[in-house]
This record gives sequence, C-alpha cells and structure tokens, in this order.
Amino acid sequence: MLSTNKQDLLNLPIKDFIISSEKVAHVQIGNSAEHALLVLTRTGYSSVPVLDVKYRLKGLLSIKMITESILGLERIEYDRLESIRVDDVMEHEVAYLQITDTFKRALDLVINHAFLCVIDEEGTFMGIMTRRVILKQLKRYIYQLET
Ligand code: 2BA
Repeated sequence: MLSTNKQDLLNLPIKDFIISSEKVAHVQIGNSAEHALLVLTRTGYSSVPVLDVKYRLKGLLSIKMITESILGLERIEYDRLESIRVDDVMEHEVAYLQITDTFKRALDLVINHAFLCVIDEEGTFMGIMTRRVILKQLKRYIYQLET
C-alpha cells in the first residue's frame, strides 16, 4: 500500500505542477545587464531564466553574475552595465526538465537547484517547477502516511 502510494507520487507527471511561462519573470539574451538588473531587482527573484526571441531556454541569470561582471579593483563599475549583454554573463549549462518528465526526476534535480526550467521537445520554454511546489507535494504525501 505504502510503496504503491510512493510510486504514484514519483510517477506523477510534472506538467500539473509547473508555473506557466506567462507568470515567470525572464530576460532575453540580447538584453543589457542594466535591464536584467532592473528585472531581477523589481521582481525580487534571485535568479531567472534567459530566453531567446523564439522563447527557447538559453540559460539562467542571477544578480551575483551581474555584479561580479562589474567588479573593479576598488569600486563597482556601474557605468559598464549598459554595454554588457545578458549572454556575456549568464550561466549556459542549466539543469532542466522536459514537460513529459515525472516527479521523480524533478525531486532528484531540485536538491541542487531552487527551481527547474521546463521545456518541450523543441526546447521552447514552458515554465518552471519550484522547490516550494515540490516540497508542498512531499508534505502532503508524508502527512497522508500519518493518518
Ligand atoms: P528565490 O528568488 O531565491 O526565492 C526563494 C524563495 O523565496 C521562493 O521559493 C519563494 O518561496 C520565496 N520568494 C522569493 N521571491 C518571491 C516573490 N516575489 N513572491 C513570492 N515568494 C517569493 P520558490 O517559490 O521555491 O522559488 C524558487 C526560485 O524559483 C526562486 O528563488 C526564483 O529564482 C525562481 N522563481 C520562482 N517563481 C518565479 C517567477 N514567477 N518568475 C521567475 N523566477 C521565479
């Protein structure tokens, strides 16, 4: 009984748990670091997906990546923000999920990532699956075991 439930949880399709793309803050590869810093600061997220003009996933960008790129020897060189592009400073290798993946794969990956980008078979960005959503599902499962 217990293992059937566990298997049920692990085999759940992730598509029911994603935050859809239109609700996810993102930046585009050609954007300036200045624009990206504005998006990150205004939304309050520490890291957001980077997409191309066709909405395909290209990487991730965090405030830390931007500030490191303008660190001078004795000061932060804010005046350089305008000339730096998102693709100069973003992380290119990102962990991601396919829309057809199961909860098990998400659980394995989310240990090292606060959120996972979800793409379709053409690489188009579909949304994200956050650690918060995964923990909520795990909590529901654990509490059910106790009753
Ligand atoms: P962080 O920005 O570092 O946020 C860590 C946690 O803080 C979030 O966990 C959430 O519980 C809370 N939080 C931060 N900003 C929030 C906000 N504006 N509104 C409500 N809660 C907020 P998770 O929800 O598990 O998200 C994990 C990571 O996923 C976030 O890390 C962020 O990098 C990304 N993320 C989540 N929702 C996003 C969205 N709509 N657009 C872009 N990125 C998002």
